[in-house]
Amino acid sequence: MSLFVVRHQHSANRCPAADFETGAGLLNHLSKTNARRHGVRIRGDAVLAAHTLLIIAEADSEDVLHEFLRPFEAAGTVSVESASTCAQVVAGGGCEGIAPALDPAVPALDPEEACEEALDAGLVVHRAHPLNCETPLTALMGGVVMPNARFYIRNHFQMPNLDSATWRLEVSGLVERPLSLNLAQLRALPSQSAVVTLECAGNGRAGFEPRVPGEQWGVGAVSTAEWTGVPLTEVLERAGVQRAARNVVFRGTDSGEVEARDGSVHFERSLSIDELTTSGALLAYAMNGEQLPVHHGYPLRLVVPSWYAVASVKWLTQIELIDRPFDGHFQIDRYHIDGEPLRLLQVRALIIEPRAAQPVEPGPVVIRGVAWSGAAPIEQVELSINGASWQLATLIGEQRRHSWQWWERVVRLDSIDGDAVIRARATDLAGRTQPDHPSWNRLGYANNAVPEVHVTVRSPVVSADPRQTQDADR
Ligand SMILES: Nc1nc2c(c(=O)[nH]1)N[C@H]1C(S)=C(S)[C@@H](COP(=O)(O)O)O[C@H]1N2
Ligand SMILES: [Mo]
Repeated sequence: MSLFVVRHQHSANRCPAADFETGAGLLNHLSKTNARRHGVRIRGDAVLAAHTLLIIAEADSEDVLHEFLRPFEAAGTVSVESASTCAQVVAGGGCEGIAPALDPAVPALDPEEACEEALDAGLVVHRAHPLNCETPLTALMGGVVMPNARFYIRNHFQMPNLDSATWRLEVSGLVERPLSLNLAQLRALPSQSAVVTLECAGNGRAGFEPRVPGEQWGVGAVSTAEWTGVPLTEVLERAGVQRAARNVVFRGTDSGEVEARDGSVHFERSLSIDELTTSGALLAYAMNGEQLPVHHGYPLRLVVPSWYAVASVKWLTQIELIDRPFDGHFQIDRYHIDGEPLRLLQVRALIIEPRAAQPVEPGPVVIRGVAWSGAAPIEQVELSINGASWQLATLIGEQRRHSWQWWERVVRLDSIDGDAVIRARATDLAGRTQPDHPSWNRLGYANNAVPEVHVTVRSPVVSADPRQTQDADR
């Protein structure tokens, strides 16, 4: 089904509102049930001034829609325009890019349904196809892990909808024993769980000045989940890594055409043998205690803790050991800053409460948020109100090596009336801290500048309690 916007206009002397019979006839024709009989789904309508009616409708083709619109053509003029799927997508500025050319051989989720579901779950959709959405950070209140339905989604191609009955993980290349494992065999291997924060390297891209092309992420391309699966080293030990092996390539099922490469490419990434033995990488089949959702890589994804999430390949089907550097598109054309590949997450704090533009009353206000760093645990988070000196916040809850952590501080906003600017700055135990301003780079990665939230401080409206009025009269 495609989406269309219809504009119907009629002359004043043929106005259906003035002529009861024509009017009723057209209204009946426009009813949802009648439209459905014609293969059209009405999504909305509105009467504009000057005898103009707008209809938003879905149909398999423009021809089907025109056929349905005949009575309206008879009563005046009709023009039809194709529309983008979701208004929220347009609002997010995500419609400029063209959808990538996809591999039709891969069974995939229906892009429109997936987009609708994401919107229903409260995700902020940037682009419908491939589906890219930010997490609503307020969904985190009260916990460390993000509910699966609200975990941000970052895709480069379609989302494969794989059948676990036929799915296999192949381990090949420079190994003693090539493996082909099904899901049951993987589940039978020793397993581990880890709470890991995944952050897209492009998170915060919208904050770069001048603007950098690419998905204009705000700060919600980050989430945390408890991942369960087989340590990667368990599988590699069973396969037996040959001494000549230097790099391990992880191949996802999804593929399509990309700029600067001929033909179709898979989503593929590599880790060096040295990187992966200490990485704690998991072959995850569960997320927050549930089966790994399709959006996040069902039936199996790699999770590389503390690395930018591009390393965590979803819909994983092949692991290949090679003796040379890997030169795939997502390894060398992207995900580097001036040639330096992105690895560990930069230190970063986010302010979750209060929300931007939220009115707060003068007096004590709780400021809280999360902070994380890939290089080392968080040492401290500081706050500054309207540029005043930095004050330490309290770190809350368990400190986990690969997960964000809550922090909070009660500040007084008594003396402020009007706008207050709240800033937060995290520092990790490796001594890294956040820069005041984004460090611009050509592909727009790793913006970890100090976040700023603007709130309005406003005294509560004086109540109109009659007793108070009497008191004032005396
Ligand atoms: N197969 C596959 N794996 C992938 C991607 C992809 O497009 N295809 N995107 C990567 C990027 S850039 C990010 S940020 C994370 C997003 O993971 P999520 O969608 O589970 O949040 O997946 C990574 N793994
Ligand atoms: Mo990403």
